[in-house]
Amino acid sequence: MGVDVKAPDYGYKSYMPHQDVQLTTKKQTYTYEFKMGDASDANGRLEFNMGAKGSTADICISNVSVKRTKKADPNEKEKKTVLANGNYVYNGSFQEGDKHLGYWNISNAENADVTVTPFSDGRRFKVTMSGNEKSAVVMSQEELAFATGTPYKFSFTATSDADNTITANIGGYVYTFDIKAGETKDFAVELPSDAQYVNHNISITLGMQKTTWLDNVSLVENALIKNGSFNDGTTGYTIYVDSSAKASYVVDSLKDDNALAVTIKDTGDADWKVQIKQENIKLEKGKTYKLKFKAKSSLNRKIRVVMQGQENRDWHVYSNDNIVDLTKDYQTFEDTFTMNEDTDTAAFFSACLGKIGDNQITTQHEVHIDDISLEEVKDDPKDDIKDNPKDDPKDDIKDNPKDDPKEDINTDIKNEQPKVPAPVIKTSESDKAKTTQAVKESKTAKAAKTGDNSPILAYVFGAMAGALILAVSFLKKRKKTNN
Ligand SMILES: [Ca+2]
Ligand SMILES: [Ca+2]
Repeated sequence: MGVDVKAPDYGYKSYMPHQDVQLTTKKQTYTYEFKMGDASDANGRLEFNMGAKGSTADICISNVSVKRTKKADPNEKEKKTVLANGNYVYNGSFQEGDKHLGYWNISNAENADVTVTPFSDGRRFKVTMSGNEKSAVVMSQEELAFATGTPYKFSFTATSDADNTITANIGGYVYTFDIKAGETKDFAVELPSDAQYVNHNISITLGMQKTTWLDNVSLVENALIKNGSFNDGTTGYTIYVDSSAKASYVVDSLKDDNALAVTIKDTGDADWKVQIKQENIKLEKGKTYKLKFKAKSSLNRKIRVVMQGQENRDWHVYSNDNIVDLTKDYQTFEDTFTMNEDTDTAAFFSACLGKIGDNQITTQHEVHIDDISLEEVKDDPKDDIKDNPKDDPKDDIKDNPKDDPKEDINTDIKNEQPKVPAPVIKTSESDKAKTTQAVKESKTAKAAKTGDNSPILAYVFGAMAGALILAVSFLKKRKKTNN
């Protein structure tokens, strides 16, 4: 019997290493300890997997419990990764750790009032300035897993009871966000895939006036299909192998550039019996999308790659029924389709590597798939203009009667969608300064020279294992995908 703790909402990622339990006819107690390295998950799942073990014997299970055993060592340095929920920022919703500030370094040199609000308030980071401080509170995280080559979206929600400016530094890219008294606002910026980060830290400098609340700090891949490069392993994907098929998989970084390599000994008797899925992809009615991927196979064969709805949408295939011929060399495949059905927020990507047509394959072969992407196709330039109204310079003047050039830099940035700064090119120090200056002058956003405005570690709050709230579902069969 297998025992697992998984994330149904996040591609069935394993929170606990898979445990093979050798059952005997004698009653025994089995205990496993694991560390919850991800963000808190209110919908984690404990699984007892009893199928496909070549036995029809009865199994009795009793006294099942999951308990928190200890808090994690606060001084433990871990290599950060992308969390199951797609966030590169740890504890972005202020739920975890000592005082709910796990993973955050807080620089609060002048003892401003810093706290996390109660559960009933949504646990928001709250800073109240007395008005006498000379430096703001800075919160930061270091050595996050974001990297050049992937586009990101950084976002957070803020509230303020005074006009304030919040500054965020993401790997050296500095953005400022203005918030007015009494406002609650969602802020977001996009970082392009060719951004050149000077470090892998983020820091947020909060306003100097009265009280600022912050929540939902998020840095996620800015793409409809996440981890299409497989640079983050199989994060975001579910790879399903039916018990009647035979297949195994690995992300190949030795012979390939991080591609998903699936070794298939038996495709089973339906296309979905070996299947790569990514779930919870929003497809909006009337929009046109381009699905793209590359694939190859050691044996010439067909695979089927589609975007479709879940069972409650009758497994409706929204894309074209994309059956493609693979050969031993990589080919890039594209499918452009329009979402004609009602918007589906839980559509999924599905690459079916099982039996296609009449061809059940029982010869061992290896299929590689990589560079999966789904992009909205915008072909009407008029729409683009409508979506991105140009800044009216008059507005800026109105907003800023005082002509402080510093403030101009801030306010020229649209709060909701500041333009992406030009990447800082790492060359000589003087060149770097020039780039910084050029960016400043373009009044989009400035790239910091060193990017290091991270604070001295005033104190490090302990990071604890995320709260284990596990919904126990006995013998609940994992839902298979059919179509
Ligand atoms: Ca929160
Ligand atoms: Ca890759």
